Amino acid sequence: MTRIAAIELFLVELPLVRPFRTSFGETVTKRCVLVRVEADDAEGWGECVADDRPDFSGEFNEGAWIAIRDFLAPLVLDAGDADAARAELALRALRGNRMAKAALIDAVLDAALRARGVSLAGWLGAARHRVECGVSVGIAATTDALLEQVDGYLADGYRRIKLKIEPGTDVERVRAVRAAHPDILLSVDANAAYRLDDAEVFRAMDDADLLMIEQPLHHEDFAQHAALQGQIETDVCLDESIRSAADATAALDLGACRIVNIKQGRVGGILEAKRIHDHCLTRGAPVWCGGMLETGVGRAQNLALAALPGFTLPGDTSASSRYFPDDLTEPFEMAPDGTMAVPSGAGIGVTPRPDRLAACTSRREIIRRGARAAKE
Ligand code: OSB
Ligand code: MG
Repeated sequence: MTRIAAIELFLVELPLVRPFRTSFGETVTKRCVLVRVEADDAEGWGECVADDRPDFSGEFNEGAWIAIRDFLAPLVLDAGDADAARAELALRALRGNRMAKAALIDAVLDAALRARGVSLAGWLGAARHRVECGVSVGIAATTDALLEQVDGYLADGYRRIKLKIEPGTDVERVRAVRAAHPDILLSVDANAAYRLDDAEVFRAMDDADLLMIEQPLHHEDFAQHAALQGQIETDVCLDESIRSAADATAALDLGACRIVNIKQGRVGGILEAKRIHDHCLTRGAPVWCGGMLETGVGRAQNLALAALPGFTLPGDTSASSRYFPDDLTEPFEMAPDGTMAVPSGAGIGVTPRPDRLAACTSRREIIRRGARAAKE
């Protein structure tokens, strides 16, 4: 078993091709923490999906940096071996911080698989070499601007359009997009912007033939999601509410959703994401792979996961060009048929390009066993 020698953190920032607006805020520049695990005979990469502000979840970049440097990385270094299951177990000693933990666990797994020359997709049990891509469309300034963006993405080949919605413009915009494109796979994502009292809004969407309504209500409320699901035809899907396999089980048991958005970076890494997938597959609940505007590192991890058999709906696994003028890794490209290749190289199959990483990095720090973090 290969040993972990050091863990290196990078704070990176990349401009987006266009600002991405949701009901909770707007991202103009992508900023995140990357983790590089240095093992005896391989390196491994992970990406923390937290953003600058604790809005989508309670985690945020500066907090994740400190959590990893001062608490999480020392536990992984003490565990010693480049063994993701062992790292995950060691990290159970500490609560929460799932996005920070995911970056570490995924990086350890990547190092272990690279050392053995095994691809992440192969190791997970991928059922396919290409996955179907959808795109998540941010809240636009006007309905016309939205229609134009949707046209562009459909021309690119995307197989499912997801509209971010917020109170006030929701039903009008959903109807406008549906009227323009009667046959596309269409869904909406509210990012918890509504209350159960707003059920009328979602009943009004029932005739738009949506694939699903993602995270309509408060992220901590399964009971109200179950009540809403009882009042509408369209399937409810949960995203931010699902932090673990236990959450997914509870949500399905309670009827709080019928579909699960799996984001490995949100649930504490690929191992937990696989458990959610396995559970949902057993009970026949469809899952799909969400995204957090990841760089090529997180994208590679998501694509490997999305290749599993239970991922039966197109994911938010869009091409690099949909996010960044210049990604950190070689760009992920979507074929005109709306599919993308799952990386087949060892581990996640990609690494940040050194020159691009250097240009995007605003802070770096190396953590070694026993030593207090040494600033570079
Ligand atoms: O709720 O799915 C979400 C991006 C950032 C935070 C939350 C979400 C999203 C997206 C974009 O919808 C998904 C992607 O293309 O990566
Ligand atoms: Mg979502």
